[in-house]
Amino acid sequence: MTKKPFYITTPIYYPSDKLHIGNTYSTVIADAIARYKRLAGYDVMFLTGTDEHGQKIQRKAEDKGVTPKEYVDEIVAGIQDLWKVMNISNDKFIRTTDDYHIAAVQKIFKKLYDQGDIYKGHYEGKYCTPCETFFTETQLVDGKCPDCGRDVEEAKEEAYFFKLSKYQDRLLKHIEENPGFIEPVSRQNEMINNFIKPGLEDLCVSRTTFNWGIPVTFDTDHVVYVWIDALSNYITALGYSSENEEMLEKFWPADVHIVGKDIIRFHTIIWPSLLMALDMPLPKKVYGHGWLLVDGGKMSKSKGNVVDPILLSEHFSVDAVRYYLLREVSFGSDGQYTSENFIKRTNSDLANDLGNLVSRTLQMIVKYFDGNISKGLIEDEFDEALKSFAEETVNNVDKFMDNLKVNDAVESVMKLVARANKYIDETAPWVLAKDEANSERLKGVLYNLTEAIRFISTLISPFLPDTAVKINSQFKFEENILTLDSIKVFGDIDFNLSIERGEVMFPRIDVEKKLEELDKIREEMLKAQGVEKREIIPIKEEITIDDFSKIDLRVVKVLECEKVKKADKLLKLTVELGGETRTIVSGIAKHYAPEDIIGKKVILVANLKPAKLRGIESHGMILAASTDDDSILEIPMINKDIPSGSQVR
Ligand code: ME8
Repeated sequence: MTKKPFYITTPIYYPSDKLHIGNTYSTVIADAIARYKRLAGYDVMFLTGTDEHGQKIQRKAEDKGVTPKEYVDEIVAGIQDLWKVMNISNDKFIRTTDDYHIAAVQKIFKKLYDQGDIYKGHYEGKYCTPCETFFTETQLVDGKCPDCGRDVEEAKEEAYFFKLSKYQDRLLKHIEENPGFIEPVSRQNEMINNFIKPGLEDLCVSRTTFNWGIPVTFDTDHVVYVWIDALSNYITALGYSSENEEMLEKFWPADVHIVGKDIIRFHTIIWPSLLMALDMPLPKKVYGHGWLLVDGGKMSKSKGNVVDPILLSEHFSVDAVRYYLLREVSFGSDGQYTSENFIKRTNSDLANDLGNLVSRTLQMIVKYFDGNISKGLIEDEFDEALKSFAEETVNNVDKFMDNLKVNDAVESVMKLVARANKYIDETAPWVLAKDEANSERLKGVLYNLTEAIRFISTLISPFLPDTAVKINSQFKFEENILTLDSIKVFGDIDFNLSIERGEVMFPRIDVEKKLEELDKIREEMLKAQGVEKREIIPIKEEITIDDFSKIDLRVVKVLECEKVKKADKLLKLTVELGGETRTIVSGIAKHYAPEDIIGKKVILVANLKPAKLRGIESHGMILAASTDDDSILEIPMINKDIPSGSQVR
């Protein structure tokens, strides 16, 4: 019988050398689904990869003094290693710098141009010259470049456009007629109401301001817009427009694209429109998952709250990390990472519940039957209850996985673990062991426990593959009794096993000690990334709003500025405060030349008692931020049109 194909993808990742536990979620969840489908007998194609073009990469490579390709090669190797560590079972890894991908994207672009879906026009927007980047009005921060904070100017450049607007009605119809196309439903409504119904504009799909991208074959000043390049990976990986399209025929359309909620728009608006233009069927489902947040916010290096999955795996186990991710982020919503919670889950669910069930069962089989287990006397309601619970669990897990409710599926398996532990208490094997006459019954109880563990190990294998392998090797379960088909009926197999006790799977953790260790890990990591944890000067005693309102902060404009003779740290400033002028002496000469601040608006503590410095009376103090040793100092400046004399509150 030929197996049914199942095609699942993750987003292709931007090359980043600091993927954190949250980033890995898209891939871990896709891996769990891919493994489950294999277990269920599908012919699975699981794709992941890297999205390597674009201006940011080009710039980073320039900063490092290497070519963009050299730059990405090193990072991509690190990402591939990370997926190995995390036990990701992808069947293919695509890089957008692979030749076959580049050739296919070029063909896609040309085809769309030839058929009139891509046309040449002008891109108009706000341009930041130093950054060589166009921004839309909404991307600007206070009217300035969001990257460098400098002024932007109106600019216009030649560019190619994709007729996204042409596909608006078809797209809307498709989404409305296929309720499972975008999941969860909340995201579907967001796409329809916030983006599609207000009207889609044609999309600018080429750039000329940098060259680290796929060149447009018929106009080589242009490179293809990164999202067109990136999204195409889902079909180029299957050989689209190559000599051999067998894989494409077999696996396209994709069964599901797993993506984070931040990129669902690209996958449910641009991608389907592009596919319609290519006359290709649309993916069956785009699933936008929630995020794993740390301390309530998105993880980011700058916040110093990154949690490194490799370090966590080394200190705990890969399965502990996978378990946490799969369990903590529920269908479509966000999850929270805290070290305390991570340790708690590892301890209670894995070490206590699952670890104990396995080790107690093994221990009893060794102690009472020399490690041999076969069917004994199965007779009472406890047996029946365990049997039906186990069989129901198989059905529940299947339903949850069909609906991509991975966290619910994991929870179901853990409920079976709890049920089996309860069965031990109900049947009290240690009491049975006291009387030789109960030997057959004792055997029956241990058989049932072994059977429950076989169910658990099979069901947990997509989520915790290492754990399943360890269980199976200790019980000597053969592969043929570890498929979904083989766990339809509980108690059907007459084991003749001779088991061995191996290592403890999840040793219990000393929470306090581990928390300290985790703190250390975090420090090491930040240090490795050049973010040192440092002692800051303690925050001063609390004040009330009334106390604060005594300090009168004002915007002042610097009219004149000169060095103070024989004082290499001091500048003398003449500032204007609502029509009046004042003299201020400020210790900023090492960091600012007079011409740097003349004409600028700064913040003054206006009601500070005057003080004499080098014989000059200073009427107030200018605010500045600095490092503790004063080696770096910056004066906050007011760039908007706020007149001098205005209050700062
Ligand atoms: O977006 N929790 O790549 P990427 C959960 N190259 N998921 C998270 C997360 C978090 N804290 N942080 C990031 C890109 N992610 C594009 C994709 S596809 C044609 C191109 C997820 O490296 C994020 O939502 O920025 C995305 O699904 C994945 O990590 C890769 O993000």
